[in-house]
Amino acid sequence: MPKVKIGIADNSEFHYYQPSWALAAVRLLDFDRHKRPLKSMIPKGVNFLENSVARFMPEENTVSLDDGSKVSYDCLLIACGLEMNYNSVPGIKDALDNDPQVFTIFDRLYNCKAFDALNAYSGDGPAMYTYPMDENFKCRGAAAKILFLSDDVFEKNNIRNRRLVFVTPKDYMFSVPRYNRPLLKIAAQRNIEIRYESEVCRVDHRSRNVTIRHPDGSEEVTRYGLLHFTPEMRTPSAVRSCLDLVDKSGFVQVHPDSMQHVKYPNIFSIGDCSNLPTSKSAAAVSEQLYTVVPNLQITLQNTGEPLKTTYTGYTACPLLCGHKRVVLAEFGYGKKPMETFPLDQSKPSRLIYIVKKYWMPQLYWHFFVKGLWTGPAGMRKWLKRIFFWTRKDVELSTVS
Ligand code: UQ1
Repeated sequence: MPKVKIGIADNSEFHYYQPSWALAAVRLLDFDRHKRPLKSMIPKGVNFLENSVARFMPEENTVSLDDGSKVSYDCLLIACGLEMNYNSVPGIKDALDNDPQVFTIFDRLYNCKAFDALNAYSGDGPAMYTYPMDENFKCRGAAAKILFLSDDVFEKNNIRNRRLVFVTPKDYMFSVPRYNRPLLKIAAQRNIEIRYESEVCRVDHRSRNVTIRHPDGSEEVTRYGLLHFTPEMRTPSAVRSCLDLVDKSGFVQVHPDSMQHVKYPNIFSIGDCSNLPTSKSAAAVSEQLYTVVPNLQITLQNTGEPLKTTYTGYTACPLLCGHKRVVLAEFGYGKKPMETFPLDQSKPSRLIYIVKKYWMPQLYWHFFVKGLWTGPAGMRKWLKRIFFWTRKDVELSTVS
């Protein structure tokens, strides 16, 4: 294949290992250790444009950048992630900016408030944890992870009168029943209250009150002692304002198995900003690479070869459920479990906690960001062959 010129348009100064953010919030990992200057990560020969895309012009195969320059392309890969949308709940931005007891681990600016907030909690008023209505947000499991990690902190601090409340507009804690069940069991053991089909619709940090809307439309005002907020998220404005590129929710509209844009064959999208109907995570991106990289090559070579349609919606979420244990949720489209390890991953595991804490960051920095890790599909196949007798439970559970 002739040498391809590659340009990366991104104005970020740093790249963060976001899967560490839940553990970093409770200082089980160091936040700054998993941060690198983006410039230092760009491979030799790649043109780093140091600007983000300000406007997409897909009809002209051109984008304009923040500095006003225009760049044309043969092929475009959109992987620009998501931004927080704090507008959906009045008062929350003010509370995040001004109340030390309100934080969100999803935003690095407010993640650093977590540790002090958790340690300042004395049991005076419930510790509340929210889940948003719109499920397009990244790392959905993190909304539950921080609940269990917090309870460990309260337990360590011996806060006997603690009250933890998880408020969700859904009827589950995690959308896949196989992994929801163990989480609910742990929540029950820890006396965590779950308010189903309810949502936090207003926050007033001056009086430390949240308003919860119930399924029947009635509203209840409750005092909080601590509030972890999970914001709604949306694609950056350059993406969502280009209506030719996006679906009704503002996400880049691609075919779910090839990641090719539904309207523009030379555009692909992966990761959080795409409308791939699966839970957004780094693990999901790793398996998307397995399909999208050859598809970019096929499109650039223009040989008429059919595109690969191998992405099955794989995603993974190591659900930290307290006491240094992890339920490793791995599933594809239709919530079908796709577990890699030869053990029942729906059971909280210390071994997987060690994998999550020590092995995953290495995999990420040394292989994933260099394009050398394209997901665990091959590993799963081999482990399944070697340990075939241990996997019966997963095969049986694919329906629920
Ligand atoms: C993974 O590939 C990945 O991205 C690099 C993660 O994020 C850090 C993960 O948490 C997981 C679980 C995977 C999947 C890898 C294996 C070995 C199951």
